[in-house]
Amino acid sequence: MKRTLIILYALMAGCLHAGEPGSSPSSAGLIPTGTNGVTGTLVRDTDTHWYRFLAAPTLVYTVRVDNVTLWDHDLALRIFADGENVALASSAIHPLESSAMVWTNTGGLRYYYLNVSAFLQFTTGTYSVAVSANDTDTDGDGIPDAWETLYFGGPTNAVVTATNASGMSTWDSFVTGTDPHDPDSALRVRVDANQQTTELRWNAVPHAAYHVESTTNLVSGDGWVFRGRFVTGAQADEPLYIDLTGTHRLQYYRIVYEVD
Ligand SMILES: [Ca+2]
Repeated sequence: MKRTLIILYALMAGCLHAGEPGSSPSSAGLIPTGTNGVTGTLVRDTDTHWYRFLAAPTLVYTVRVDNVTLWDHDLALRIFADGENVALASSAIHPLESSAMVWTNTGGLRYYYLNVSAFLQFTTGTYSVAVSANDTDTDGDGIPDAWETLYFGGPTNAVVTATNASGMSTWDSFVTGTDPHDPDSALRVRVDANQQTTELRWNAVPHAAYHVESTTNLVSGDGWVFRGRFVTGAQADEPLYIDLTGTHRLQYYRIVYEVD
């Protein structure tokens, strides 16, 4: 007899809960897109600098290094998500003064981490690094024109609270990197519960992190217990969560999409 009740929420997590596993160094400095970026100095060739930037789904980002005064000329510029190298700009910058990488976010809205480090021994000196994207937001609803135009035909057409064919709101589709018009793209869970185990699988996008949470009291709206964090790679593997403890009691689950 199936006695486990399952529900799904597609939520945006504003931040990681304290004590949970983070995706990258907490000391990473923020680089807002469209600015002049930040300047750093590699004092020793073993220095490794971390930055982060918020990337929206489907947008193309350019990460540029300028004003390099490094002695020696080899600098590594990499984008990471959960420890996985998503993109590599250059292991040897030529010409020395400037280098850029162009990268498309195929996942959802989340922070990606940028690593600047020396590639060869003796690389020291200063650099500046900036992140830019076509992220103009004409109507100021938090969704860039490019995404609105891609899915709704114009830069001001999307209604963030509207429920679309996917069954999700426009905003949730944007955040989770899914297609608002495609039910098969939406963040949705499949459940196989029996006497022994409860198995949850859900649709995922590349380079995303999801939390599984559960509670036995849906009425109170609190008491959600963190059960696990699951990350996907470049191919958007299908996460699987198996609960061995939920049998024979009423249990609610939710999947939380992690932004930061
Ligand atoms: Ca907008």
